Amino acid sequence: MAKDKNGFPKGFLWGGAIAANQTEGAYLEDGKGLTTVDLLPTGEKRFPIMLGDLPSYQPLEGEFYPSHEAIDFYHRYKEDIALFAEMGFQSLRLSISWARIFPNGDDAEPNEAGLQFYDNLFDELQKHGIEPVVTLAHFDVPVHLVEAYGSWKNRKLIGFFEKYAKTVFTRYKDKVKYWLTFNEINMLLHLPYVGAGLVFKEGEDEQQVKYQAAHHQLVASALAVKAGHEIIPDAQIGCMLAAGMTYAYSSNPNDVWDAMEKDRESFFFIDVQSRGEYPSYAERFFQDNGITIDMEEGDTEILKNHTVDYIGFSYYSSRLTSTDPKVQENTTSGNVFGSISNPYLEKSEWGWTIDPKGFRITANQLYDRYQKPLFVVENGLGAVDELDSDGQVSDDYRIEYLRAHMKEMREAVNDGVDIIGYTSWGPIDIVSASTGEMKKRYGYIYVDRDNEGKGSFNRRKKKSFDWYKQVIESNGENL
Ligand code: BGP
Repeated sequence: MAKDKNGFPKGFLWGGAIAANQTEGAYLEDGKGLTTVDLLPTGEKRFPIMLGDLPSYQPLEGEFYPSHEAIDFYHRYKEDIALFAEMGFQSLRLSISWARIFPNGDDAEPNEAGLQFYDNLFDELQKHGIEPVVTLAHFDVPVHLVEAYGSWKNRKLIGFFEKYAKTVFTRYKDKVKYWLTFNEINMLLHLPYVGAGLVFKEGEDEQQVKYQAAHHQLVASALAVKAGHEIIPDAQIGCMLAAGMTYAYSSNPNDVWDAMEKDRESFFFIDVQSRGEYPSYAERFFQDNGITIDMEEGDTEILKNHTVDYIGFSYYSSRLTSTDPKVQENTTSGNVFGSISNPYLEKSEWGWTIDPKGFRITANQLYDRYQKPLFVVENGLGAVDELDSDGQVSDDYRIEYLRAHMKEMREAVNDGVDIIGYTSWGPIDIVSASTGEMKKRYGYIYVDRDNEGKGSFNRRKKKSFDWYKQVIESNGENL
């Protein structure tokens, strides 16, 4: 592919990434059904639920649920898209809320008002020349599917998801070319409620349940790829991995092996989605852990014949592992991958390791493994932003984080890695997925809204807004 002198290919898709549940709000408007995220409050109850301990299928009195209003993108998307356009966005990654289209997930007919909303949204993007990159499932499952079927534990979800995917492919076939199936599909192992709507019963073998649910998602993903290719001839359909290389803490071969196994835990999903079959190491892993995957005839063929066109991934941090119990005590907070602290690297206010070089390593690793185009669909710094006396946000720390990562991405491109685009996470402040907070901000645009749901929802540009604008304008030359 032709490259500019700075190393980024011509036509590289610069932009930002958001998700329905963290942005839209309007959680029951125009016929939308309740989703799993709508039952995730802020505060202490949030984490146990994310792990699969759900107290109720209805929101509880006295709890604050940030997804219910989020940042009101549902009503303000025109204003927000105009700001993205002003920064020069060439792409916007967003997700469709399954429950806007099929409120219960198993409805006979789709909800026209929900379909219309995304029609309007895509038209608005088209007006500004912004290419949509659409995730089918970003951490939200219609609650009815959890209550009535046990969510992805149940094979029936494959059919419901396939119907949903076909419905949106057919409706938006002239408006959307880039798709992603499941956001951070490996998150299912770490936050099973978030990744797959899993709620565990007393005494249930959680690992068995997770891998069976994973199989269902993998088949559903392949069937979505199949349908997408049939319905939209030039469609590009990708998978999406929460990526980040695992380093060994020491040169002790035990540490090195442990790091390899940790990476395989994540690669497992993409090996199936991209290579089209269960990796050779899976058999032993299943045996050692007493896991049996219930497959139906035809599953292996579906997986084999409908692999993804590109590899989407998020990158925030690298990970570090050790087999030494003493070293293990030093686990970083706020990290669902159970990484230990890296003595060479700084951390964000939420304990996430900051490792720009790890971004280059990860991109190289993924490209070596899959030899398919990569799309960086999430990267960014969650930080507390303070307004100064003029009401401005001087977020130099964010610029610094992004600049360092983009430089390493450019190195990766020059290493020969085929990267087709970069959408930074949360170009406008949105609700944090892990904590539900508003004060963990990623945006170039500030939103007046706090952790308790107070604020005017007004938008204002931060210092990073103009910086990102000139990054895009120069195709990454002026970082
Ligand atoms: C990824 C998710 C996003 C997102 C991001 C940042 O795991 O795909 O939805 O929110 O991480 O995480 P957080 O919002 O917890 O800071």
